[in-house]
Amino acid sequence: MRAFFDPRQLAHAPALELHNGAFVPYAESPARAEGIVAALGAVEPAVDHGEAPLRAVHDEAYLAFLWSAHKDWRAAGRPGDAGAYAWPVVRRRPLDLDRIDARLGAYSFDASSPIAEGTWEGAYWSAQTALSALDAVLAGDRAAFALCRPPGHHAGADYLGGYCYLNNAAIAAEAATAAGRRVAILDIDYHHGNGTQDIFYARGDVFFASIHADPRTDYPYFWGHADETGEGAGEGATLNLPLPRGADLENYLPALEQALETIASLSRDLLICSFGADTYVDDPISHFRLRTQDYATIGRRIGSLDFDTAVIMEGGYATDAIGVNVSAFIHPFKMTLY
Ligand code: SP5
Ligand code: ZN
Repeated sequence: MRAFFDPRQLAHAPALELHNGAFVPYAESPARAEGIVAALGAVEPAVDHGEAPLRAVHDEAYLAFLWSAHKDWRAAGRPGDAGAYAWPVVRRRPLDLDRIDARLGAYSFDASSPIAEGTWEGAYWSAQTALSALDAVLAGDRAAFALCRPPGHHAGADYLGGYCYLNNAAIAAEAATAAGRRVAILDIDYHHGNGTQDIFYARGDVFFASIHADPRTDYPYFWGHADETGEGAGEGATLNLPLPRGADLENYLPALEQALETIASLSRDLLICSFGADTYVDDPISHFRLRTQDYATIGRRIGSLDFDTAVIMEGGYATDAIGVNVSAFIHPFKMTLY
């Protein structure tokens, strides 16, 4: 099974994030990717597909903002990483504001995703890594792994958040759809993939299922509730399966079976799996109780769908264990899908 990672993704390295009113080291660190690379052994760099597949998902103005935001922050005389602190929630309306502080708020939904000097470069190559893994699948491999970092599933068409800037899974899903494939996305990060859901919410052609911590207790709070099922042409093409904090494999498997049965019942032939290892028992910011061997069980169940599959890396913050957890998850795809 081919695995893709581009070293240019490491250019994204914010220093700090705001947590409980204090600045702490950024959880979505380059060391995460280095831990996975060390466990995988060989990885291939990304092939550059250019900006067109990014524009197929993200708004032009948002991409322009993301490309220049850190330079604009510096030009305004500001130190460190650029970060939003004011949001247009009250009587929001389209305003064309020049000030970087205002545009940071207009293009984000939280304060936990700073824009550092190398953020555009890292996010760009993270998306290219997803597209490169998709290429392997479109060329006939039954499965491929994209070590995307920064992750993507919280980012929408015109906003960042949750350590995510470009939605790697959505970019791959859109590219696969354009190539004539019928795509289902299964998101098994601890957190709801609100950006991916939002991008496809009114579309019936890309099915989105997510198993995640109940947003009544966990980030991102406002999306991922069970009654969100899609709208318009997308009604019924979104499936949210929230689980309570503390869920272990026994609690997890029935939701996984429900998601897989639903996906198997649709006429789909390509799976994009947004995989987060933040469901791990020792994850420092999350509250499920999956163990390393459980990832092999989950990978085997997903592999039993026997779909062509691109696995896209999302979260996972237990840096010491992330390599073995990713390896355990993707091992069954190597074994059963060739
Ligand atoms: C892709 C992904 O898993 N994003 C998760 C975003 C969660 N952000 C909200 C939680 C912020 C907690 N910060 C804790 C830092 C402790 N070092
Ligand atoms: Zn997560």
